[in-house]
Amino acid sequence: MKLYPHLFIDGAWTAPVEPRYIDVIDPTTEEAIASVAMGGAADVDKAVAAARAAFADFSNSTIEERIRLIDRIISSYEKRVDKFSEVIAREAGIPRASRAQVYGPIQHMQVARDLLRSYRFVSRLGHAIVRREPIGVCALISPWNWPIQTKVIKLIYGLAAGCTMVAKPSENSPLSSLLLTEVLDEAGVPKGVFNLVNGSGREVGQAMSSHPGVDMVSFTGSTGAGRVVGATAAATVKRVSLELGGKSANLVLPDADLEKAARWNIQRCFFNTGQSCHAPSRLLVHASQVEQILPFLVDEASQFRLGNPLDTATTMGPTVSARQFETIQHHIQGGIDEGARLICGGVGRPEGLTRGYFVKPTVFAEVDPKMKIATEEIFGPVLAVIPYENQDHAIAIANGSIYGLGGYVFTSNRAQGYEVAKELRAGRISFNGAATDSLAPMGGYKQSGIGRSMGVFGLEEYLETKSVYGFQEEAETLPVIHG
Ligand code: TXE
Repeated sequence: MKLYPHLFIDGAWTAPVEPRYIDVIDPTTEEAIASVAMGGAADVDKAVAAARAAFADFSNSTIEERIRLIDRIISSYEKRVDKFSEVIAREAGIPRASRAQVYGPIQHMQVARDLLRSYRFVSRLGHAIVRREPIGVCALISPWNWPIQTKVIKLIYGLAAGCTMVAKPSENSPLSSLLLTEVLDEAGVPKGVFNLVNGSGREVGQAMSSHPGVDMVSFTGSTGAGRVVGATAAATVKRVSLELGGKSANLVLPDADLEKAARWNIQRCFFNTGQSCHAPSRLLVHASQVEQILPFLVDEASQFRLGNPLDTATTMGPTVSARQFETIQHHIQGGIDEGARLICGGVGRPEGLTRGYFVKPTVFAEVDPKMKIATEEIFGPVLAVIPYENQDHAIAIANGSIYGLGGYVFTSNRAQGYEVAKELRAGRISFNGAATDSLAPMGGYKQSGIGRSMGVFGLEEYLETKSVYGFQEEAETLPVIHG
């Protein structure tokens, strides 16, 4: 079993002040594959000090320098795509077949780099010069379900803005972040600009969110932990960017292509073993069409090949941990107990798999919107089919959630589809399964979060805004914001 004894602070691989180790468990074999040193509050202090010291120079780096830096990071990352894919298969059970997990980050880095070429950091409003300046030292806290992508989006927009940072991955998936740190080191990220402190949420995550030397926290994880991070950060009035849970609804209107909607929904919901915050985990179908749509759902759910994520034929791996496995089992049993109709799947491991945190792809029909399987984020391959009476009823069900991350609508009527998209209280809506764009903002309404990531909206999360007066002549030479 490999030992990883270091954090990365001030440009150097460094042992924690008080080293403690945790085992990284491979969710396919349930065996430990690595032992990783965890830091504590004293390490966060050191990392924040390094990031503060580096901020003076890095915040004044030129746009050209940052573009070249991102280019070098991309090249260094590309050399390791196979390694990334193997590491996240082993630490998080994500199938190697899932190209989005390893190639998606490259696209996000390219978008951030290209944005730097056109973004106006200095402009004019009235007779003021308006400057957008890097916010400072950022704490980046990320989860295990998209271990590299979530981390890359945070750090690349932070670097593009000219910020310095301290990052903490999830305890479940520290290995991919150690590899990513190697990439950044090789690419020549200046000393102190990026620091990695592995550790628990309760200790390291809290030390980061409360630290007076940190100006902003960007957090992706559960709504529960997000509330704690927000409350902690409030004491020092930090900016907080939160990307939290979801319970997204897919509204299938009666004139939709039912088979297409059903198959798409299963793929999108069960992809990544259902561990995606935008998963359409509530399928809203007109009451008269429920029986018609169910066979398509069952057939599509049966197409997944469950098994070892290192095997490229595998399309569904295990869930990440014993804890997640237990939570999902609890939800499935809860659905049965509450009287929902189990259409496929159920409790227990899938047939033929005797170990690993594998879950049966599960579909429930006759789900009441008040049942827990319809209100709580399950974060597993579990779909709730909810009948509705008319369009207003469907919109009311969709919006009747504490979450508001994603929304989906299927109809053959474009105008009607757009009207529904306007009514949904969620940050990202997709019509008839349209693909998303990494230039466009992503984030949540309601308890799904605060702020937006990706593209220009994502960049601006890492920028402060300053109005400068008395330079009218200079201001007049600048482009007007919103002009
Ligand atoms: O998340 P946590 P967990 C949801 C999903 C899942 C549930 C539990 O429903 O079933 O959360 O997963 C750090 N201060 N999502 O327990 O605890 C933690 O160390 C600072 C949705 O793994 O939120 C890790 O780095 N940091 C989500 C990160 O938060 C804290 C993705 C996520 O862990 C902290 C993941 C604290 N007090 C889970 N407590 C999404 N939006 O996609 C924890 N952390």
